[in-house]
Amino acid sequence: MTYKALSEAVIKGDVNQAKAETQKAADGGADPQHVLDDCLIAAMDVVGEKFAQGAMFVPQMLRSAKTMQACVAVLKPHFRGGGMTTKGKVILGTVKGDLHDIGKNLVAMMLEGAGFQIVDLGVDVAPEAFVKAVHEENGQVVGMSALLSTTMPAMAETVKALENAGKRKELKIMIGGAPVTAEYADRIGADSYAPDAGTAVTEAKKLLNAQ
Ligand code: B1M
Repeated sequence: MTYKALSEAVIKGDVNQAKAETQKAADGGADPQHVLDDCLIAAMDVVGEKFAQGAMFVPQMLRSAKTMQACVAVLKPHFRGGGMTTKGKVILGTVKGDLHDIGKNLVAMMLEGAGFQIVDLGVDVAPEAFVKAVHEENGQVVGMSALLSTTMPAMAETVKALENAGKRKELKIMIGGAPVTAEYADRIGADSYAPDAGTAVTEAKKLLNAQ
């Protein structure tokens, strides 16, 4: 198995080959974090660059995204910590107007693997839907993901909506996604920013004083 073959299969959107290469890597004892970071996420960066240069279009980007998700499903069991205790409940979603969910799904997977309970609201989640979930689910953390600079303001709207619903003080809010920064998190009154799924776990533990 070559990691190059896996990256190339993701870039091409060849789901069968990519899944087979991921399985080979996992069966061969490869570090799943390495496969994720250096093959799958790296391949999506290439896809993004090609898209920005006009060398790739939305349907191809979508095929690569589906391929990546299929590979993540193959890797998922290899990340499991297997613990049964819950460190806390995280309500997670991609904000209103935004359909990107690969990063959000990875954050969910890593948090789950670290022992958090996840309520995944999916994509295009309106501020009111976050508020409703907080009322119904009794979660301790709200996690928001945004991949478009145009949808980042929906994070600020959601923080406001949670304040207006009287829920802000009892919650911790974490945000992330490629265009999001720590400075933006401060500006909108979020408690935490994580640049990647691994850091999201560290941050969630810090927010809830969990080990
Ligand atoms: Co879109 N897209 N896309 N896209 N897409 C980007 C984001 C873009 C940077 C591409 C580019 O131009 N170079 C660009 C955004 C520019 C900007 O605003 N800054 C872009 C655009 C313009 C668009 C459309 C507008 C294109 C169009 O229609 N003309 C459109 C918008 C649709 C919409 O959302 N309304 C669009 C559509 C799509 C697809 C549907 C085709 C597909 C998404 C499919 C899916 O997600 N199911 C897609 C894809 C695949 C991408 C790229 C290529 C890859 C995104 C990705 O999955 N990366 C992307 C280019 C890029 O990012 N390199 C691009 C891998 C993923 C693991 O990383 O999501 O960053 P990421 O997640 C990381 C961290 O950010 C962090 O942890 C994750 C793992 O380490 N993280 C968190 C994420 N959320 C977090 C939450 C946390 C903590 C950490 O706490 C809660």
